Amino acid sequence: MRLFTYAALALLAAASSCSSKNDSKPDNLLTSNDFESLEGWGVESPSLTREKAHSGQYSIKVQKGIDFSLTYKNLLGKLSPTKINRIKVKAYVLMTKPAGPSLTVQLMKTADDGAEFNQGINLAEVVKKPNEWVEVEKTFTLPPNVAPSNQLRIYMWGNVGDSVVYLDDLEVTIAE
Ligand SMILES: [Ca+2]
Repeated sequence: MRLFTYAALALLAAASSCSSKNDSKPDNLLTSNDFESLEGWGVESPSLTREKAHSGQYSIKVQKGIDFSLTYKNLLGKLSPTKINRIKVKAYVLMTKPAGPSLTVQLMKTADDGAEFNQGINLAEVVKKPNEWVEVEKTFTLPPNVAPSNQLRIYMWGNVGDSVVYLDDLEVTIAE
């Protein structure tokens, strides 16, 4: 176990030392999206919207009739060559009225199989004021038996009533 950790750290150090410093993206970044470059690229989701944006023109939303936001799905093995123990999820959220959706982080056994891990950020607990972009952030400890074949899913869903809930500038990083 300890050997694995040291090997993983060495790999991480090697990976970060040769990564580009030309942009402001953190070295431990797994994925990020400002949703600006999706329209037209096969993404036909009513969740992708130009109604409100924290960056640029686009964000994603849930509302009555759009129960699930556009969803991030990727195998852990594609996200990182080394085992991921903890991830940090950060985003900006705006609600037009108080509502109780969740920014859900799920780990599926495979792309088609049941959830092994299901947690999230209860947005009503962190977004207290309507019509303001609020930064939300949470670190998730993944189960010890995570495998490269597990699929990570990140999306908004839940009871929004007559509110519209927007999300922009999602960032997922490896946490310490
Ligand atoms: Ca945006």
